[in-house]
Amino acid sequence: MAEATPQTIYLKDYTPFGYQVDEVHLTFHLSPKATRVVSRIEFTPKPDAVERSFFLHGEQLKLIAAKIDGQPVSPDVTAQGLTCDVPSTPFVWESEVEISPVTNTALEGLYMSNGMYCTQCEAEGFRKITYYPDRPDVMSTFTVRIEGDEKVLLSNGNPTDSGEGWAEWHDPWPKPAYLFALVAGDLVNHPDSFTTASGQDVELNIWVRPGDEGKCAFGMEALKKSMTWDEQVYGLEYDLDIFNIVAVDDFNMGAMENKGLNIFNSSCVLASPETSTDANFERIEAIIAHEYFHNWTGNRITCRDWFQLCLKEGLTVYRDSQFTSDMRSASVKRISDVIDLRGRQFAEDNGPLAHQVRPESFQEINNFYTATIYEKGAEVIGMLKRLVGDEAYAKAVALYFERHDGQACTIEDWLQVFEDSTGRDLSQFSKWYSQAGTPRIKVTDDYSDGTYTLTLEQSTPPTPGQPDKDPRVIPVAVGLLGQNGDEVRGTEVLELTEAKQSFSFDGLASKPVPSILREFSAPIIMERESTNAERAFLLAHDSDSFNRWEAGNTLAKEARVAMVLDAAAPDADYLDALTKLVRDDSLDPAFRALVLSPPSQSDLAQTLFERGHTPDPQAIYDAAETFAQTLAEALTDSLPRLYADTTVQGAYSSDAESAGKRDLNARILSLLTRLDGGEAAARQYDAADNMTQQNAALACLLKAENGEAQSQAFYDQWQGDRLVMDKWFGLQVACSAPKKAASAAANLTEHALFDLKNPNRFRAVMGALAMNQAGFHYEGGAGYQLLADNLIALDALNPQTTARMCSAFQTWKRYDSTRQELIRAQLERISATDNLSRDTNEMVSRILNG
Ligand code: 0A1
Ligand code: ZN
Repeated sequence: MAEATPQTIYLKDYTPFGYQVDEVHLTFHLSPKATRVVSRIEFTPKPDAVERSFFLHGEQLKLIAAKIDGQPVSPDVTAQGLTCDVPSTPFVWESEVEISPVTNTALEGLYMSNGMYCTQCEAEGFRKITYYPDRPDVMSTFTVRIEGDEKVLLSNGNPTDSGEGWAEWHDPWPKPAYLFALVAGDLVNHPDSFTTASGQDVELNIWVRPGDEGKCAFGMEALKKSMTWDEQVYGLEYDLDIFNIVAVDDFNMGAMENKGLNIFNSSCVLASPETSTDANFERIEAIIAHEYFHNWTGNRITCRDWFQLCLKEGLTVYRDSQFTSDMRSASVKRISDVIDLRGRQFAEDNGPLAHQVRPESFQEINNFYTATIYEKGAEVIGMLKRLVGDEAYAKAVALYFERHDGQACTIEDWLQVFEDSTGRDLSQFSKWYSQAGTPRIKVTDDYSDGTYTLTLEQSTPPTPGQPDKDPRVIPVAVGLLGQNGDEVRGTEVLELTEAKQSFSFDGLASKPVPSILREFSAPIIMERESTNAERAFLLAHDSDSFNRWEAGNTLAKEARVAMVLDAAAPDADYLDALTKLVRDDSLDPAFRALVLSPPSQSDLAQTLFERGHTPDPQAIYDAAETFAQTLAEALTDSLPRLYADTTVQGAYSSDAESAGKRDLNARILSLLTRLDGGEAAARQYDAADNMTQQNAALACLLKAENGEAQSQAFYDQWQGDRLVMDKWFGLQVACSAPKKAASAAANLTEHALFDLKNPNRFRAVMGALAMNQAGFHYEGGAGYQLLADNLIALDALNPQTTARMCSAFQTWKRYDSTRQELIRAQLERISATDNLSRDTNEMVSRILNG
């Protein structure tokens, strides 16, 4: 059992801290088991304070000494922090605490990874370093002195002085404690420099473990591109003399935007053609941009409290997606983002973990770094921009930076700048922040006397704690096509504000074919009766590339639904359209690859569930297999030529065009493997000089159960590279047939290189199991049990990663009663574990009771 009654924190209870923090001085005497942290903090009581009690957060700290204005004091200390009597005039608080970085397996606060010291303070990790008002609305300048034997000693801001065994840093920008960072280790750097638009020189470094120097160049280019882009598109410049990035092997998330000292999971920064796939390169570029963009959206303007997390995350994800669209293909980026949104956020929004983009209560804030806050939060920004227009968006954002620089803000502040600069009333729009759940829009249409009418009806299903919802403002981008495929009306944004509303288009010579929700203009589920003929027409003619793909995606889904429900054969018209598309060299290879990629098994399960069926993961898997086999056979004559034509020759380049071609090539190889048993894949494996092709070939071979030799060769070649070995661990499970997936994962947890303490390795195996839907849900429940065993074991070491992984169970109510009972038993077993963390306890009880 977890702690007796976990405390719930409410947005409505927000009260400002009663003291202003004027200056923070920290001195670290580093030692693995007994680091001493000495703090000297200047406080001024706020004259208008509502809350007078002086409470400093502090967890797992050994208090050695405390003083106020130089005089020893004896505060009241609990497991959460301390309170102390303090003067009513400005005073200096000093404390000395002892902490043990080497035993910190939660990877929160100050910890050690491969012998290097590093920190993770968001959201509430600083309180594990020293006593402090650890809340984002308390902002101060920090001066830090680090004493240690390590060659490299880093903190936020600019370096001010250093000598043998010590270094000092000063960060002139007031910041909340969650942006504090410290790194100490025998690291090497990949240096570069950047001159800002206004002529400031900035020293850039990527710091890595010796041996990884060769994997930094791509990340450095991505950083410089991000800096330039933010100047050009948002007019935002960097504001310190130095920008450091450090790669760390043990990290709970992707990366962290600490001021001037970003800390990255090494998987999100290290890249080389031999060890990284195209997908890795693209993700690294996006994450470097994301963390860099936080310097303004997050750091210069931060969040008043953690309920406002989407203020920085939604906006920063939106900005990084704009960046990727500009650097690569905008339409491919949009389609990929929607696939991801539907796969992760829709699953969350339509299950027991559904929550608002701005939640109003939580037990553990770390459980709210979710697809809803990040990705739906970004969609909300995109809708706002679409509603007000590009120019008004730019003006409002400029006002946001002008008005709120240096402040800790709320969603109300954000919406206010849009209201003030556009004159628009955004009270109804704000429901996107306060109402959880994915809206459904039912669409019907009518044509008579040259007038075409679209009727849109919106509703949002109940979510935990919110049975009823009001209508929202929903921008629905629509275009109309004539019978010959020409566009008769260009894209127009309909503003749906009522529960039911009609929109008319006059002067049409004949009934048009509507292209609705172009560019996926709102994160909703559209319900509309359509025919395969109409979908095929849009797939062939729509000028909106998102909707073109969407038409193909719907065809793909409907074909599989019919196969699952009616044991139908794969739809012949769709197969025909697909074979034509694959062969159409005039189309962008990346787009062809997307059209060829099947809808996810989870998406199909959700679709079936919504239509009142109980999804059978095995039947969904079998339909996907049959479909792919039929497609491969239909393409028998073309596959070898297509494979040859799409094979990228010459030296590897990670650019979007080559990557799109390799993606298409990999999908063709997987079809070809169904016909040749793996001959082409084995040849590709032997010839590959880059990880994208090596990985794709190995995946095909493992799936065909004909890759033992290559798997061993891969292991022998890469066993010394942790990131590549994560791929090896993941592939064994991802490519397993459903009935073997759980045992494959179980065997891997016994492998000498499996390491519960390394989140990347844990996720490689357990994440792959959860993603292998038919394997995870295979009859008998071995997958559920294995995951629960591992979650229980991990919770004692690392609550954050355990709690995140619990979401693998979030869709349990979709399934049949046997599976539900098997899952319930595992969730209850986890919940009954002694000393279960607050993180995991909250997730399991929300999943069980939501
Ligand atoms: N703010 C970071 C993500 C992050 C969040 C929480 C962490 O620990 C609990 C670590 C990183 C980002 O958005 O990139
Ligand atoms: Zn972020």
